[in-house]
Amino acid sequence: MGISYEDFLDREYEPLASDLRCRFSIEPAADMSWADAAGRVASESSNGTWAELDVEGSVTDLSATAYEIDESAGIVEVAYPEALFEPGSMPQILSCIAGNIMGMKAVDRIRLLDCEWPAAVVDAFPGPQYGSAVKSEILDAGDRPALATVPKPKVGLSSEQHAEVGYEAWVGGVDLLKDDENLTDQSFNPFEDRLTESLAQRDRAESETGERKSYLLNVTAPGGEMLERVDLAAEHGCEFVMVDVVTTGWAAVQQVRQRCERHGLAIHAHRAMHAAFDRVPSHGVSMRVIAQIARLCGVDHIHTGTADLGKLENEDTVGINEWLRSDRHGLSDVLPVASGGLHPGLVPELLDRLGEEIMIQAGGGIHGHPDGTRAGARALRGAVEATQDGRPLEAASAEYPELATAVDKWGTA
Ligand code: CAP
Ligand code: MG
Repeated sequence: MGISYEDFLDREYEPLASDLRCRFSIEPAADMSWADAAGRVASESSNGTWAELDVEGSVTDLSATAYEIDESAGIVEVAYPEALFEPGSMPQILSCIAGNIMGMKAVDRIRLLDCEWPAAVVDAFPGPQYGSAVKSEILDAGDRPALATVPKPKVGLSSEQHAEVGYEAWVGGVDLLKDDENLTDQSFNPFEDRLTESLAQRDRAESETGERKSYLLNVTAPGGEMLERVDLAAEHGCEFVMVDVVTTGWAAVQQVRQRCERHGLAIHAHRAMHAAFDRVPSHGVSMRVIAQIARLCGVDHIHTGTADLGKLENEDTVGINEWLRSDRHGLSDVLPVASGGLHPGLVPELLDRLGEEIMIQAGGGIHGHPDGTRAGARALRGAVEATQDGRPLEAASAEYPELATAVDKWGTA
């Protein structure tokens, strides 16, 4: 029997419950019909190639099928048989569904927009250990958003200075100190010194405030070094580690997830470089899919943007956050993190757009406060408390003078 590109197209096909279904937007190349382009997408992302092949037996059981073409919407849907995938290997899945097809000449543009993950695939992944439960199981955030800050300047502070900024922010009212993504283990701020000094300040802040405080320690590193950093974090009493999931890669995230389970550590996912995949709307891999991958691999929080209130371009923060909370074959949810250019004056609008089951992360919006980090943290906490009490920020200025100063400086949404 021969298989060629046309054999991967069947508009009558009804996907099985066990199929992984992927929704692509495509722009066929000038010399390609929609049917030709769709068949090529399904073929090259499963087991076909440009030449017609003679095959025997059950080889075609592993072929994907393009079953839906909507030319006016520019959409093609492809179903992949579950047996095509190695159970629990995110790199292998992505080498199929987001692999060579991204550079195929048959399409000028192709974007993986969304996936419908069947139980047959999901069951081999661990999912998050805690998800949004970190707010009550690890932190004291209860029914308010968890609050985090990242010291600025992002690199250059010594370990001692970094930990001191953490202390000021913790006593001012944030729950979490977070390392910035390009701070790992540099000579001016070595990993282990930062870890021990930050946790010492954390303990001090906890005993002064009577609140639980924690640290999102960036363990991102090459290979086995990252696992050693996870072990060190656990040994010294961290409850979380932070991993920059796109730059480090999904195999590494999966490895960290395994190691974190041993220690009961939660994972904070930063997403630097995601925009290389998702910023151009007609090409690449959507943030929605990146967030899905992260949830399957087992991160507890992930940055999903600010619903356009902040400094960075965002793709559908609301829809992505909904997906992260939705029931998916028993996976724990993921706590979405709003970050990037946030400040206290944006809080009412942010909570209105995203709800309260989020983490709010502010760097410049805390440390750039005219009266310093502690005042900035108070202002952020005040903005959240006032908003949850149903008071406009202006009406809360007597109770939270630092908030009034922040609003004077940066305004509101
Ligand atoms: C925020 C941040 C985060 C971005 C990442 C930064 O700082 O630390 O890395 O939020 O973007 O360096 O920009 P500011 P995203 O609070 O000072 O802006 O959350 O969209 O992934
Ligand atoms: Mg950052």
